[in-house]
Order: sequence, then structure tokens, then C-alpha cells
Amino acid sequence: MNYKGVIFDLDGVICFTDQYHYLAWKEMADEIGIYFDEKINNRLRGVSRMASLDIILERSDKEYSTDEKETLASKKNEIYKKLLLKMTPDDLSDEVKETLDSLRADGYKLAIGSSSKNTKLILKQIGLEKYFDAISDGTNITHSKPHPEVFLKAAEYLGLKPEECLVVEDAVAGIDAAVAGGFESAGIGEAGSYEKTTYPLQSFSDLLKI
Ligand code: B16
Ligand code: MG
Repeated sequence: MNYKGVIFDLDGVICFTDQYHYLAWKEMADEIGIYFDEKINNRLRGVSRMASLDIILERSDKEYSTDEKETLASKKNEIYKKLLLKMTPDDLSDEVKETLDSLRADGYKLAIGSSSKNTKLILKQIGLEKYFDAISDGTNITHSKPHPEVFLKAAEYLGLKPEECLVVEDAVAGIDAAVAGGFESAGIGEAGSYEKTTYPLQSFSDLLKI
């Protein structure tokens, strides 16, 4: 691999918190009588909490005030955090852990670049609290993906230039963010079939073949 660092998205790449986002948004949407399904949930990948809520509320006839939206978003986040507390190091797959260990042993700097404000809680739950050389997440950015800020900050924290880092993403919004920041990318899931992804991956360990 011709890079010095690798920046990993969290949800959908390192672990599968996407199912918990779905369950929490579903419970909130059911409570206010708004239709929500897995297809709409796919549009929320990599998108910030408030922007995700706006996508869900596209189906509503009612106009929600900023205060009402804050209340709905925090209700969802409380449900989501309860689900996160059930996660354990068993929720980190052997494939992901072994691939990370192998990259680290080969001398690459490793960072997280996630839109989530719950990043540190999630990393703690899966036993990776102190693992990464840098963490850039929803708590240190003002613009969410597809804006490149989260990855530019991750590269800066690693002391590297964008062209020296590979971004690993599952979301189209995340690949767009990588491209906007001048990064090459590897994509799994829906990002694996996106034309702007530099290296489509069948599975996470394919990173070692780049
Ligand atoms: P939170 P990622 C993203 O994580 C999720 O994919 C997206 O669905 C979520 O809305 C966003 O984090 C914000 O999460 O509500 O925990 O702050 O894929 O960028 O790691
Ligand atoms: Mg993601």
C-alpha cells in the first residue's frame, strides 16, 4: 500500500452500529407516526444526526420547530445509546481486528474519521478505546460528510497530508467527502459499487491486498 496512514469510518466499517441506528430511528418514527424503513435508513449512512432527522421528516406533513427537532433527535440518541451499552468486544469481528493489527505491524498510522458524536463510547464498548493514533469525529467538526472536514482533521491529527492517507468508507457521502478532501478511498458495502471509490473491496481484509 502506497500510503502512510489509513483513516477508517466507524459505523458500517469497523463495527455494525448501523442496525442500532435503524432500530432507534424506527422507534422514534413510529412514535410520531412517520413511515421509516431500511431503504430510507440507507440514506442516513455517514450523515449527521440532525441531517438524518431531516431526511426522516421528509415524509411528514407537519413542520417541526428547531426545539421539537432537538427533542426528537435526543430521544433517538437516548434509545441508541442504550443499545450501544449492550455492545462488547465480541462485536468487533476477528477479520477487522486482525486486519487492523496487520496494518499497524506494517507501520501504518491508523485513525478514525466518523460523523458520530458517540465514537468514543462505541470504541470503548468494542475494546478499541486506546487503539487508534488519532480520532476525528462528530465532536470536532462543524460540517458533516460529504464535507471533507472530518477526514482533513484526521489527517492533520496524524501529521499527514491527504494524499498520504487512504480513507475506508461504507457510505457514498463518505466517499464524496474523501474525494472533496483529496484522499483516495477504499469502499465496502454500498461504497464498494460507487464509481468514485478508488478501491472497491469485497471484504475488509482485502485492504491488505492494496
Ligand atoms: P451520532 P459514521 C455516522 O457514523 C452514521 O453512519 C450515521 O448514520 C449517523 O447519523 C452519524 O454517524 C451520526 O451519529 O448520532 O452517533 O452522532 O458512518 O460516520 O461512522
Ligand atoms: Mg459509515
